Amino acid sequence: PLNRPVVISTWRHGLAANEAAWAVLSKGGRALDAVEAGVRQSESDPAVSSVGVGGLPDASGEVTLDACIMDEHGDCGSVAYLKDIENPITVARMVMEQSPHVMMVGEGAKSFALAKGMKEKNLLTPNAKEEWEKWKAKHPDAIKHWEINIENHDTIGMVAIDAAGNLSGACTTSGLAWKLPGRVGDSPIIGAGLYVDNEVGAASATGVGEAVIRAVGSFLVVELMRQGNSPQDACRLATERVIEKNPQWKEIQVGFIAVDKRGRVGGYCIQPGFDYAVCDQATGNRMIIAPSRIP
Ligand code: SD4
Repeated sequence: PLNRPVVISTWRHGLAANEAAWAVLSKGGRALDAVEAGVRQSESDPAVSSVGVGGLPDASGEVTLDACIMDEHGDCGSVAYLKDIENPITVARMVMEQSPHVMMVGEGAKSFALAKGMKEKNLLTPNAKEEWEKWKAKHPDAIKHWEINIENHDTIGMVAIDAAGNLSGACTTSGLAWKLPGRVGDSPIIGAGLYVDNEVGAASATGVGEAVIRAVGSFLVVELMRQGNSPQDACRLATERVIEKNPQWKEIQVGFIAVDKRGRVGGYCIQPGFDYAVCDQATGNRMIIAPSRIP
């Protein structure tokens, strides 16, 4: 049986994001419009501490954003190291639809966004600035001696299938808190943070981006579904691969979510504590705790 439409997104803030996506999907709208509207909700919410406004800054106190989007045609757009723009996912969609490119970074991406009518905005909230000052006081030498932390994993990755059976996905983040200036994670990298294949399914990742990139995680989840695995098994097997490729896996979190062409969903992670939001007609909008490799 087909379960359509469905939207699934990472972490608790996914509930509100799913609401925004569902407003599009329940009216017969396109999955692409749903995922953009959905993750914009988290980007613009200052209470969500690692996406858009309110995102925690890098080691130098700057908020830099990574995002990507992919649709049912396999078209995609991405921005990385973007500053001062509230909704990077919309810039990613503009790169996809209004430029000949797939990926734009830094100053160039910002100029492109401004030229397309996006507004400049300071994304460092007083709260995030205070957190950074506290962290900085404890780590005065951080730029020289930097370690991956797992204090904050709140990227939003969202994948959806619409009533017509088309898939799309979006992923957006301010990245790991206190990252080295210039660092880009998995979230804006097609295949790592997000992948959509309209024949098969879609997947997104959260957690330590470095570990996800090494395994090309989201592409792997989709390929595992192509081989016949359920979304749940595909997420688990991809997590196993991440574990194989990352000797320090016990110290990090990585989680995947996926939806397949039939509207089945799944999620899996390394450490306990990862949950995701699912919304469909039959059950409404709810949180699911992902099973984890470490019990
Ligand atoms: C990154 N994957 O920049 C992102 C961070 C994240 O939940 O997912 N946090 O590596």
